Amino acid sequence: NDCSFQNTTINRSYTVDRSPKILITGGLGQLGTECAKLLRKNYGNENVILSDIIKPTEESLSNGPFIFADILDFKGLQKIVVNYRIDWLIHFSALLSAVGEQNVPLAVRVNIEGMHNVIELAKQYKLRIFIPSTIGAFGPDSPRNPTPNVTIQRPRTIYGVSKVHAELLGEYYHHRFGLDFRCLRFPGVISSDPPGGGTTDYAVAVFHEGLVTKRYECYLEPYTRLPMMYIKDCLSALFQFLNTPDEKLRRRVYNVTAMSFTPEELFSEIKKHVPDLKISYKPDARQYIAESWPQVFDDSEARRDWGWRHKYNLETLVESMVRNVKKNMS
Ligand code: AKB
Repeated sequence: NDCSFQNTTINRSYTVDRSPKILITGGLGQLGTECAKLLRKNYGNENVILSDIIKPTEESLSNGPFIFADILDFKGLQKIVVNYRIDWLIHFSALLSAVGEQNVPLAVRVNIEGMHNVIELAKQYKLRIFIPSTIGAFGPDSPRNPTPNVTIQRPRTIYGVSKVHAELLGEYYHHRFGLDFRCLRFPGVISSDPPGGGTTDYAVAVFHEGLVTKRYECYLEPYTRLPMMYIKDCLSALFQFLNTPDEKLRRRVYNVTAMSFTPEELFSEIKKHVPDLKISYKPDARQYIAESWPQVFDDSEARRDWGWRHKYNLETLVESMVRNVKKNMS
């Protein structure tokens, strides 16, 4: 009865008694810059390294190091981990659901091959690694209202397939090698920084386009209900989860959410602030994706195990977004 393969090498990540040094990949996407701000406030500007393969704006350079890092270049990643003495890796690089369908080979490279690199890197250097997953990791066979933490996952997008793969590989590396893998399944995230290529993007675009032109054409049907959260809640979930002691975690992958709404419900809340906003609907292929995803996400396990609580509901989210977008416009 040879069970020697089972969890023989527990390579727990180093517990550091100084601030951890953190590398963020895909740092110029929707979450990276704000995530870096939050982590820098807590761990010091120099300890959080934002990276990407695209050119940074002045703002992304403003309060800490920014470097070039290509997740498809394993040696390059090794060099960064060694030179900067990285302890934690936050892996944001990914092609999202809608754009992934337009270039499946690229999505396979970035979302799957890139993830293989970072997970192997984390194992080799005993890093704590966070990889976000998504409501997109579920599909038409999953229960949609509510969608529990553990259920059928048969996504129909390459994005979803790559995220299920990341979840399973991360769990496997945890059990097999003791890798400190952590993963949250996020819903649609609403932020002032625009996302790119997602199915839930309408809920961000309406603020930017709607407040400028007073018009917005929505690519989802008015009744399409999806789980959502404000970026501040998303990042505080990430921060809290990253800092949760290992013994409290009963699993490595948790659902988190804050609310669920339809385009119609969101627009009528925005109209309280922008009464002359004109909405029209022209559903496209993203409608099929949205219809295969959860409507209501059950995050009770995150709430029970590590005390996850959201702060923003639809009303406070809209109020804060309208204020921020108007401020950026002036
Ligand atoms: C997308 O719409 O693809 C993302 C997600 C929900 O993961 N925002």
